[in-house]
Amino acid sequence: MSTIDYSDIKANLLSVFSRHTKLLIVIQGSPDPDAIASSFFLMKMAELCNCASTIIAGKTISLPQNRELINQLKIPVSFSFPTSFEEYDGYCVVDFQTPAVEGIPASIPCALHIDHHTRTENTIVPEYALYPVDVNSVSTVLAGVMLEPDISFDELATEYLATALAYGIKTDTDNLTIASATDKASFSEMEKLANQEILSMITTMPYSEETLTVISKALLGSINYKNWLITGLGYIPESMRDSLAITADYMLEQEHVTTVIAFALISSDTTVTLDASFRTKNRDLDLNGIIKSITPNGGGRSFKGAFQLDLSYFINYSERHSLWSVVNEATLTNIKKARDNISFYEVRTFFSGFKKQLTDIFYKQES
Ligand SMILES: [Mn+2]
Repeated sequence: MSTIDYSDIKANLLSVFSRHTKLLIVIQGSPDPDAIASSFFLMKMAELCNCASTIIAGKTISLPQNRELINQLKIPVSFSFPTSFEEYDGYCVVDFQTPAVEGIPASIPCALHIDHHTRTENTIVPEYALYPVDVNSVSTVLAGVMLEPDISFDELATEYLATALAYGIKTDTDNLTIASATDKASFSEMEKLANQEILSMITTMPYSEETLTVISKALLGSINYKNWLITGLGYIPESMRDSLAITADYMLEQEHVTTVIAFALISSDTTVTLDASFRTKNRDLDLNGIIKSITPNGGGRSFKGAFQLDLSYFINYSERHSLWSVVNEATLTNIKKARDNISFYEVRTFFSGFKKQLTDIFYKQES
């Protein structure tokens, strides 16, 4: 059914791992289930070749579900960037657009880069690069590798890897609603092998009270601009970073809405970034092109996209309110402009159902 040659991928992965003795596996961006599960799988597969590895995440985990995933499955993720790289003879990046990692010396080669997002340009040539099409998670591909006949983990590792990969596929495909046939095939195989108790516990964990507060703020303060639902959420603490993406997912559930954008200033003691999450129900909407027309610091694929601008320069500016009001206005202006230029990015079908949407009076209309 799948057009992916898992046997070939397996051979390439084994060849990479057998050439290295210790690898650094880097989770770039927010550690989401797909990145965590994929890194966990690579660590275990490297072990089969006597290659050790360390998984590091650049950002702390903000969702309780993801913290539980790591705890329950005993996935060793370190949150501190190494100060010395002497022990490593290569590094791997999975589930991220670029293999470039800031802070890793050029003498350490990129052994592996696997991703399912739109490529961004870079000069690094990984020893093995894999950019599968027709999948919506890296976990989908690695699940296929795991099922290869001569790959065998012990019983507990099999159960834990399958649980992680199943959850990785599930979250990246919005509960399989945007899953391809390949995603679905991998998921159903992993689900059979997974620890049902842990999988259902993680899957059914409720949103935190803080996240629900952000969601309700979004629903009350949204602007409907030509059927794009846009909301600026002010400051959100770094520890709650993932609330932004969850809020965007939630907003998209609203009737008569085709596309949503939620943005906020994500702040810690030392950093401020403008983060924006894009979601659409329109498969043909070129979110990547739209986001790139706003800023080069982001991108998208089918249904989802994001950008992130580092504004830490303003960290010592105490008038948080004025900073937000400038950022809010500028961002709304840029998003509206992108919406006005939509015909450039649209392939087809956007205006089907447009009439019905005109009757939408639930949200404040702006034109
Ligand atoms: Mn992913």
